[in-house]
Amino acid sequence: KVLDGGQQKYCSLLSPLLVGPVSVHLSPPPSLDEIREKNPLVSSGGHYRPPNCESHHHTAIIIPYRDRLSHLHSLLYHLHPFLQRQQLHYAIYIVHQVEDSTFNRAKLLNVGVREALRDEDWDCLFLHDVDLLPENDHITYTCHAQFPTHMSVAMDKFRYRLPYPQYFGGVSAVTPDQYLRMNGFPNEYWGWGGEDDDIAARVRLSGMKIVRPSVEVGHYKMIKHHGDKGNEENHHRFDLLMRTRRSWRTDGLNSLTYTLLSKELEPLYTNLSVSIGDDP
Ligand code: UD2
Ligand code: MN
Repeated sequence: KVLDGGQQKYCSLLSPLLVGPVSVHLSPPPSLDEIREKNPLVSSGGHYRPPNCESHHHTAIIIPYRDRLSHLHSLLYHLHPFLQRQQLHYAIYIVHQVEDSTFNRAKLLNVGVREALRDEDWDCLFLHDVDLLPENDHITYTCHAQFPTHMSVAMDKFRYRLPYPQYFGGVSAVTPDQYLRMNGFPNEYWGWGGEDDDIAARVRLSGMKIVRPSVEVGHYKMIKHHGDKGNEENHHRFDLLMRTRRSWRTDGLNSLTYTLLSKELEPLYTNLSVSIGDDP
């Protein structure tokens, strides 16, 4: 499939490998060895390119993470083949908050975006909970050219409906340009909740809107779990949300500080171990 100039042909616009709805097996979580065996073309750091054609799409999957190993295994097991069927050029990044401090999902996402863009010129950034498994590969992991996309529109946990119209939690996607325009995500939401609503508000405040896939393809299963230690409900979230209109230009990508402790190219993902501070 190599053209005269030595360049590869582009992949077809609609991947011939898609299968539509897939059943999702949640337990027991597969071992990393098993996942590696099933994904021989994934290279170090969890990077992949289709072997026989040049992909149109370059997607970084960014996962905020701490102490969810079995969920991570289930996600890797499921997502690698899913993304390969879509013939994407992609990589999976785990942004690991290593300290015991209060969890901060949105800040970890900021770190992930910044570090992923040091690696490659990604054209799409996926912000992905570790416990959500897409159930239909017709929901392509690519970005809308103009507007941020909310992907997880129909989750089993919400009886396959949007819980409320502005909902932006779970899985979403932005281009680097869209991300810059909204000054990234807030750094000030420590603990559970509110940060997804802040991100949705930023989309609007920066003059964009949210787009969504159809409910038929936007099906996700959430692996059942309890609340995590260190991610207790954030009782300041309603106060913070009242301030987003005033704060989004100064709290975000342009105020992000953190320490990258290490970056490991694991066989199935890139592990970014970071220190991001704690709730003041
Ligand atoms: C909802 C949203 C989620 C986020 C959260 C509030 C859904 C499906 N998702 O998730 O996007 O807005 O509410 O913050 O509605 N995590 C860890 N370790 C921890 C804590 C969290 O890895 O100790 C990560 C992990 O990727 C997890 C995500 O943060 O999926 C969200 O936390 P959650 O799953 O506990 O919250 P949940 O399900 O209520
Ligand atoms: Mn969850």
